[in-house]
Amino acid sequence: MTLSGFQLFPEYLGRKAQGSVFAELESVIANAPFYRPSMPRSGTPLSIEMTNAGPLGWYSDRAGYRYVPRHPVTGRLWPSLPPSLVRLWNELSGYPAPPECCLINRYRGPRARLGLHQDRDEETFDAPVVSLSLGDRALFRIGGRARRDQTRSLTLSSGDVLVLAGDARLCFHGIDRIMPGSSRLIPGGGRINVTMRRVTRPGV
Ligand code: MD3
Ligand code: FE
Repeated sequence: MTLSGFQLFPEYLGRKAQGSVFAELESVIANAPFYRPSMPRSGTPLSIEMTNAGPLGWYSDRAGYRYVPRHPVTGRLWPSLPPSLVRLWNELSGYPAPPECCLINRYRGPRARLGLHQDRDEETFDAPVVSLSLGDRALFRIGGRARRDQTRSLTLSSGDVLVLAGDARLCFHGIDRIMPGSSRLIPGGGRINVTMRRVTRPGV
């Protein structure tokens, strides 16, 4: 299986740095509360909740997957990207423009999961995806560019950062389950994943 472009940085952020990112995320969430997206066509609610920061937010409902400039419930623009996350992007992406979407996924309870999918709603795939895990550990699965390709599983822990570039950018991936009670970072438990993406080609 092809995993060129896949980089895992275990505990890239230490406990203190995780705490400062989490504090910045709390103010994003205070302005842009979590909502529960639903599946295209069926309208089945996802088992995870989401919100966004940055100029564009990823959203899904019966009408399909898309990027939108405003929160679907409040109608406000998404909050700006927390500085600590912009720093993370600049350190690891090697990309000369800032991320446009910072999707924040919240996993709570033993049934929260994210089925195998590709991230392909963007206009361009030349920028890497940078993702940070916070809170409870998760069983992550990644395969190849075809759904039928063999997959492998690994555990993502709080502070771990993944960078997906090149071939890995279009690999199928998902979260099979979280391990409740495995971290004390988030009050009340659970897991938060932050994924930063470029949606459009940088202007000239
Ligand atoms: C591999 N999030 O938001 S993070 C997503 O933990 C998403 O919430 C998961 O998949 C989560 O789309 C997985 C790791 C990740 C993120 C993006 C990827 C892996 C990826 C894009 C391409 C390949
Ligand atoms: Fe994804």
